[in-house]
Amino acid sequence: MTAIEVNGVQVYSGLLDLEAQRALLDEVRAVVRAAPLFRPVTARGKEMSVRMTSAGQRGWVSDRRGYRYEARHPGGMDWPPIPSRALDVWRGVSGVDRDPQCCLVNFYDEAARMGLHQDRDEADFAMPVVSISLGDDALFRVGGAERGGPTKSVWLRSGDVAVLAGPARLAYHGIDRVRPGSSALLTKGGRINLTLRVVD
Ligand code: MD6
Ligand code: FE
Repeated sequence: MTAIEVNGVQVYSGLLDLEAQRALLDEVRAVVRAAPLFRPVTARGKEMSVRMTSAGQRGWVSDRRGYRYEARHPGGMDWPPIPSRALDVWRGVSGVDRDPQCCLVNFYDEAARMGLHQDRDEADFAMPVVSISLGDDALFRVGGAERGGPTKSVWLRSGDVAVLAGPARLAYHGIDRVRPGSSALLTKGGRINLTLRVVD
């Protein structure tokens, strides 16, 4: 499978076919049943528009105390196991021999966005971040490792996989908007993004 490259980020277009997307979605639904989506609040007290949960040994949380990885969901339960089909994707494209410790689940309704940010809460930037898109198309913006530099955008579609590795591991990136109704995968519409990371 060949990737297209956007400011150093590798995008594998259509890596998961519809059947694989449905099977992964079933696993994600089980994660969300065990560890419900919540709406994180930034350290400044602003609610994020994306709803989140996690799977794996670590989950990403943000609240008035700031953001960090935690061993438990804010509700007190353990994070459920990482979906096996997400692990398969990681093993196929990450290029590293460690498995991820966190699978962050982001849910976007039609109004949700994600501002430009770096993923830098992990200990080892030699470990990539692998992202899987399910559901509605999303406009993904990628810049360089410095804030304020030039950016390029690409539409991520259901079944696409993006890898932030090497020089692009610390690239600024975000989601400008989703295109409602562009995918029939989720019964009620919206977009799910899974990001897999080694944390410690
Ligand atoms: C998203 N993605 O696609 C947001 N982070 O909804 C990310 O923030 C992201 O796609 C790290 C690596 C790949 C990503
Ligand atoms: Fe990110």
